[in-house]
Amino acid sequence: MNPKNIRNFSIIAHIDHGKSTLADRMLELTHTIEKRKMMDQVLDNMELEREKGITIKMRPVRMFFKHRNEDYLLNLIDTPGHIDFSYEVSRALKAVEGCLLLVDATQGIQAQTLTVLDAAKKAHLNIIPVITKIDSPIARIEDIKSEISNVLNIDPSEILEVSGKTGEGVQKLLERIIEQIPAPKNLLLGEDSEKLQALVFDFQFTNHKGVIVFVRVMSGEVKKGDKLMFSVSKEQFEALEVGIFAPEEQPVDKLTEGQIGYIVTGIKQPGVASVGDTIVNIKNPAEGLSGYVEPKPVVWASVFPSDADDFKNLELALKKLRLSDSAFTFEEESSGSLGRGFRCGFLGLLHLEIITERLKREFNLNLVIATPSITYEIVFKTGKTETIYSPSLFPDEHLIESIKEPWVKVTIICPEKYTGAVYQLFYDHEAELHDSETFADGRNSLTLSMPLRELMRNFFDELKSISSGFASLSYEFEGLRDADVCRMDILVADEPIVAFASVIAKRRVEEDANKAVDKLHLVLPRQMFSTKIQARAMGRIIASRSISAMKKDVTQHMYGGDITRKMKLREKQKKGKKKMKAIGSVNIPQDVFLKMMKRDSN
Ligand SMILES: Nc1nc2c(ncn2[C@@H]2O[C@H](COP(=O)(O)OP(=O)(O)OP(=O)(O)O)[C@@H](O)[C@H]2O)c(=O)[nH]1
Ligand SMILES: [Mg+2]
Repeated sequence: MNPKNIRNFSIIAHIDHGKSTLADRMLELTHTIEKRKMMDQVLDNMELEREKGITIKMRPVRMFFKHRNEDYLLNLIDTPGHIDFSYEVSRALKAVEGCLLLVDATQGIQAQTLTVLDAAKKAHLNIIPVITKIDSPIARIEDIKSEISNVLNIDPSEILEVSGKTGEGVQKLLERIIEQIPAPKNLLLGEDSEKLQALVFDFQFTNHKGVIVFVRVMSGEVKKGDKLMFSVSKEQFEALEVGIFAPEEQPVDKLTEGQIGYIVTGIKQPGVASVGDTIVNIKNPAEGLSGYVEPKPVVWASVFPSDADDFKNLELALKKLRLSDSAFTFEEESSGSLGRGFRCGFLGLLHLEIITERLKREFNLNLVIATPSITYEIVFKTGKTETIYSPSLFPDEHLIESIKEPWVKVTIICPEKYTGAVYQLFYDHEAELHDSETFADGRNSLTLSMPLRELMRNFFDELKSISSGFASLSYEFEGLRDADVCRMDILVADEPIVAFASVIAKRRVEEDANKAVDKLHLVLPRQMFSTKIQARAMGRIIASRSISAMKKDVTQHMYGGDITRKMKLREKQKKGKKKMKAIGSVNIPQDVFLKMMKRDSN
């Protein structure tokens, strides 16, 4: 296909604004998917995506469309809206020339709308503003059009109206895409313009085919059997298959300039393919393209196999997951009492939940997951500086000279009537308000700074709940600032449990200690002996509770009979209990770790 008849675009929006549903209508209208195979949000095919009703991974799909008697090839990339997956969005945007900025007519511009718009502008993309869900009885079409026209500095008449539910306006939108979004351009000059340059924007792994890279061909072409090379990692391979997304993988003879598709590399070892690398032809290699900014993990959590024998299996599982999710990182780590495990970095708490869920489901692993934490930069009295990723490694007070922690810049959009309550939240979470603006419909857009630690301390859930779900939030890193924090250990039967250690604000030591002890008291099963649960911070015990012993009388099964034998047995039981207490062998089942890891839903 001649590049001038190709259009590559992405759909970007705040979470739940209807991206995947709009994609459904486009797939139908272009006859890409047969009617009988159609279902809601057909591109969300991962089990967890369907269960949670959200998009987690970006999905490219190819469509054909006729306009003014010419055939066009359209490549659409559906992106996730949740902030934890914005790295997916940034990668998708590198593979396209334009994007649809979708705004829900019942919700208006939300915090993440502004973030994705910013990303699209930075990528110099052509932006088509679209308002969707116009079928809804609570749609506020005119209001929201004026909001969008203000933000984008355009005339309201340029904003398209569609419904992903009824399909209204979708035909017109496809026509607009062809007219407005530029055809792919080859940036190489002269003879070079024939050379293969394929940008890797995502990849997948299957046991059978190895690494499958998702590429955007910037110039040249690639076909089965070609001898290829990764420009950065220098790894060479043969293209075992090339194909397009229809939306399932469908082999084709070749991928040509401007197209989006996949290449099966057969590479089985991890770490070779990386997102942002360029694939070139060995015979006549072109220059590599500039890559992506590496994603920066936001939260860290140590993950250990419940059964030490599963260490190798866990390692293999992490490596495989990493081959389909380039945004998470892991590194081996060894912790005295929990044995060997991995320190993993995630882009947020939802990302962490998704990965741990996949480890359990897809790899059948029983895991111990430590309390998630952000990083702290610590200057020791000795002058040494260290970044601490795991609360259990957070040093004792007397060794520390100073501590720095990451701060984030947060944007919140919320209806005016909740603004007062939102300000109260700022106070509880150490936030500093910088700026506030008012939209035409009376909603406020607030800009503030706060410690990342406080953002992770349930801020978003609290914001949602005090605003009856109407407030939205987005954030980005700002820099490091001094922190007034300390480590809190949780002791069970006088023994600190490494996985339960956390780093907390000193000003909330009492509150957090009591909360942690109460929570564990609730979820820890009774033991054979009475068990003390304590929280210790800054060198003293701050909170304490006991769980009474399981009342199990070893003489229960004996009817009548010899009293001395009964007494003997009871004596033995007492001794046994004493012994267990001494070595502190408390039985903590896996679900207790998971329950402790999950945020409180208060
Ligand atoms: N009434 C109405 N509802 C819609 C429309 N489009 C989507 N929805 C509903 O909005 C919800 C979210 O739709 P999705 O298409 O999953 O939204 P999304 O933007 O892909 O969500 P993420 O990918 O998770 O960010 C679903 O319940 C849809 O049924 C529309 O045009 N009209
Ligand atoms: Mg979606």
